[in-house]
Amino acid sequence: MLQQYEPTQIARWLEEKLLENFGTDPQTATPKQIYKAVCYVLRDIMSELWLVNHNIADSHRNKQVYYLSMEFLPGPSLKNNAFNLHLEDAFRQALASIGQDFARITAMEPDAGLGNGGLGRLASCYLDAIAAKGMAGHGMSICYEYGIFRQKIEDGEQTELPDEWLNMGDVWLITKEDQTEEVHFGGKLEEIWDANGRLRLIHKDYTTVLAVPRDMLITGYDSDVVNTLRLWQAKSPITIDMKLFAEGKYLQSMEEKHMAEVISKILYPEDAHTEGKLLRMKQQYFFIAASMKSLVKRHMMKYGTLDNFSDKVAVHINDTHPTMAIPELMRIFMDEYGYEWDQAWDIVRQTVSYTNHTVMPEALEKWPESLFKETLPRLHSIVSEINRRQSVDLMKTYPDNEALRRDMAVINNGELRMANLCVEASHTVNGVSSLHSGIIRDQLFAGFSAIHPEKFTNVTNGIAYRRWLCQANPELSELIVSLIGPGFKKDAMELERLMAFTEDRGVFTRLEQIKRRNKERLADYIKEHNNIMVDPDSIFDVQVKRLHEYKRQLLNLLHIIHLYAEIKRDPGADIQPRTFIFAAKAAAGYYMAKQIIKLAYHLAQVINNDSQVNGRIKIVFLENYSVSLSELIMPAAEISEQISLAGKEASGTGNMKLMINGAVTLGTEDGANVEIHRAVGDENIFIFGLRVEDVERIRREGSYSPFRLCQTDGDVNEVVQFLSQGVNGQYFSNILNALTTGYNGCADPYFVLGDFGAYRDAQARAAAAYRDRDRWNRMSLINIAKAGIFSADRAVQEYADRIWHIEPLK
Ligand code: 26Q
Repeated sequence: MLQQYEPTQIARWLEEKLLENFGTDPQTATPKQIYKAVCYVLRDIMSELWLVNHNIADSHRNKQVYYLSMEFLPGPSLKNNAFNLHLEDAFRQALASIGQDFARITAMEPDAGLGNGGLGRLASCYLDAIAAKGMAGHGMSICYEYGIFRQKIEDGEQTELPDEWLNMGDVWLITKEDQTEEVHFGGKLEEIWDANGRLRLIHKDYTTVLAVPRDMLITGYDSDVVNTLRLWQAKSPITIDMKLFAEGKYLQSMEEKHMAEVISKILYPEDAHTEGKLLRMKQQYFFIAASMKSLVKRHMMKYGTLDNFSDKVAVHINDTHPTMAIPELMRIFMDEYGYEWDQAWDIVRQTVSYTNHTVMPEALEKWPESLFKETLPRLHSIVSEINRRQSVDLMKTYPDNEALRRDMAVINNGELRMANLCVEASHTVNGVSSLHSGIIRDQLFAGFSAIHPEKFTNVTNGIAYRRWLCQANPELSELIVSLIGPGFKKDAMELERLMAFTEDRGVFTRLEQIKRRNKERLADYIKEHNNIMVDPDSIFDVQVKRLHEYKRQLLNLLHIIHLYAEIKRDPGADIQPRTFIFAAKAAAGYYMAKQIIKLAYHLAQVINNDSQVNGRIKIVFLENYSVSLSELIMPAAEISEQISLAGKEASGTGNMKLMINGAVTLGTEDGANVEIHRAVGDENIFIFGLRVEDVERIRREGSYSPFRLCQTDGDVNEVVQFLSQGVNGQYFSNILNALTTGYNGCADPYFVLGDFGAYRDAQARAAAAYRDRDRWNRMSLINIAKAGIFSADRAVQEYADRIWHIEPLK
């Protein structure tokens, strides 16, 4: 049982915090001071729980998992922590007693945006679920001073503004100076013979950067287990070079310090194509080296040996970004603890597991060998040895297949391939949906899975559904409680009991009323931020996710053009009013993505202001998509656009958040859509378009010709013609070229035009279904009822049972 506190007690603590930190009291404190004091009080309660179960974990000697990720996307924490510990009401009342409003205070919190999108948010959902399950599992990452940029759209152009989240967000961080670690870069290797006559490598003349842990405490629903997300901040060991200073070179005297601290300054805003950049490499090694040191140290303190390391520690690699953990652990075992290669390799292999999140070739990480060698000479020598041994093995397994051996090599053509290294060194490799796991097993890593089929598995993604259902959509949550009781808050599979109400019109009405109020709430936000009036009775059709060509926001836009053309042809047409809502950040350097945002903007200018349209279609592009914005959007959504080209979206998780809020998916057979389809059945989803096999066949046959499509399909021709005439005076020749003639010889690589007809038809089916209110509400209810399987609790349990082999603390 979680300890509960009286509101009067909390109010007293608030007063203490205000006095202690700001020398003020509730009457004179600023809202910011109140906000901080609230967070401090809650943080103290969390710290107490953390201390208790930290001791339990130590004395019970449980196995623990370390989830390594370059990205975590916690978003706001205050409400979440209060909710998890059942303290919302107590805080609300305590604040009311000093004349403050809890909702207003929670709204002040900035998002901790230490991630780009799906992968980072997944990491945070999993930490939440691990704590909820009462397991010991910790996140490790970088304390970026600037998180994902704030997006502004001005005249259709995205501009990026710095996200200075620490100003207000640092209230959750506990700095543990005493656990600072040293990280070494550059330098050279020297061979020496040690006293036992063994050849040893000594790393010399390196540069040191300090890594200071700033821990964020992680709560889980109804759980007294509090874990940590350890975020490393880079600090220079030198302050000012007094020699340079004495020479009057003031600026230079501080340069080295700045160069060291730049490592944790900023999150890379790219979430796909990678260029082997030195700073990114340093970021990776920085957080890996610090994490591995602290973890080995902790293990040695507890057990006095590393022989049992893999029995007590699971290290999970979230995509390839933390791959350096593999050679770094080898280095520690051999160079610092005297293990032989084979022993060290066995331990590492039994410790490390890897999740792949993408099959896009441009997103698979590769490092130029020369850069790697120069920056991390010792790691390079270890990776070279892994590669050498691998090639010996491969020669035996695939003597006659040089192409395959080359494909699988850890080092090839002057490049280190991190995915191959991960597969080579991990005991388990998984994809994030059943379709995606099949693709990585049978295509991307086919050579590996032929040798070690047992290594490959699937864990379909899941979401921290309490955030998007119970917290973000309290009315829906209460309706569900009134129908099936509160059990679903701990066991998402209980949502299935809603299937008893699929013919209950009373329930339909209540569902519809709640959706309507959530739509009004979003409409207010849209009015305030975009100055657009949208009709809460129109369909709210939502596509919110990172901007990527493969996700095909462009297909959505082309269909809107098609609807617009229909209205222009027949202004009196009886069409179902629609509000198309987009939100998406584009990587700063991704030209095509920015063009697509620009197209959305100008299309909105034309359509929203055309009196002939008369409000029947509205386009809204919401700026600065973030966790907190998603909490506003998901409850108001009715159609969930999941329209990536089949085979490209590894899983998707927005699809799950929308589903559990009663939106109906309109999507391709891609990623987790396939499993959503299976769960709800044909009747309760709108599936369209090419399947993976179709895409493969068409590619093999080389038969795809978007140019021919333009000539044969009138609707395709119409939208392409429309585009070519310019939109709101803007021309989108690069988009047109990509669609029809193509860059580097491949026209329309994501089959936008190829799927257009099927998409248009699916949209028409959805619009027709929406008109039948009973039918639509039933679909919506069934989507909620079947969403339980997509809970992070389930996903984490699968990781715990099948990959990490960890159990709850008690
Ligand atoms: C790599 C190197 C250099 C710079 C940036 C990157 C980089 C950063 C982030 C590469 C990829 C990412 C993020 C990928 C991502 O978010 N993938 C998504 O992961 C989700 C969780 O599994 C899936 O649901 C999505 O389908 C997948 O796109």
